Amino acid sequence: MITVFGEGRGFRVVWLLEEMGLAYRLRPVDLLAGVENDPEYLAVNPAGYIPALQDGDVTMVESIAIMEYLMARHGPTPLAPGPHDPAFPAYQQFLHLGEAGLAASMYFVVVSRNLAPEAERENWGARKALEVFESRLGLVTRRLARSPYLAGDAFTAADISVTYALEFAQRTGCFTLGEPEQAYVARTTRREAYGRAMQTCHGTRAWAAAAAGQR
Ligand SMILES: N[C@@H](CCC(=O)N[C@@H](CS)C(=O)NCC(=O)O)C(=O)O
Repeated sequence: MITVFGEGRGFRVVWLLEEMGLAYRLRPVDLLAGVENDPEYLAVNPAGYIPALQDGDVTMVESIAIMEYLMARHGPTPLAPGPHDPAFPAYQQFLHLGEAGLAASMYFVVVSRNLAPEAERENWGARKALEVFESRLGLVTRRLARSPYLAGDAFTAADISVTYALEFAQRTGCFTLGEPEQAYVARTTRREAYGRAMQTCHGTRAWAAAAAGQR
């Protein structure tokens, strides 16, 4: 049985599992309660961040790596175009840009603005991280002017990666998406698998509802 530990970016993994029709269970990890109080999870990921995956005797962290693992080990799946598919280069680029360029940058904006001591909220690092987010988002916007999905005409795991990052930026109130990105998110999130993932991820569902109420 596949176990996903934690929501947050674990939502990407749950969404992918729903798209692939694989059986899994979600084991919540409450970072706000303090991961140091969850020794069972620390035994899975001693670094204490989420998500993590267990699949038989495999244990992994890093949401994008976990998605690549699941598609390779439990595929093939059209969510991951093969290396000779014309969609492959864009797929590979945006799969990683969703985390390395977008979500990781926005994470430091969000924690600075919400968790840092008052005097440290407006810091250079957070402003730079926002600039990085915006420049990478520009590549997404340019791509969406040419195709409905990031790898072309078909939905792929790159769209799961980037959609998560865009929803993260929007829900935290740290960024307002433009019209093309909003239309894109509306397109990717109307998939049935996304709806099922939202039913499973109670924390994400509650967060999305609270964020929608504040807009
Ligand atoms: N690159 C990692 C980022 C993981 C990450 O930063 N997760 C956040 C929650 S979504 C977290 O656990 N933060 C607490 C920490 O880093 O200590 C991934 O894609 O899985």
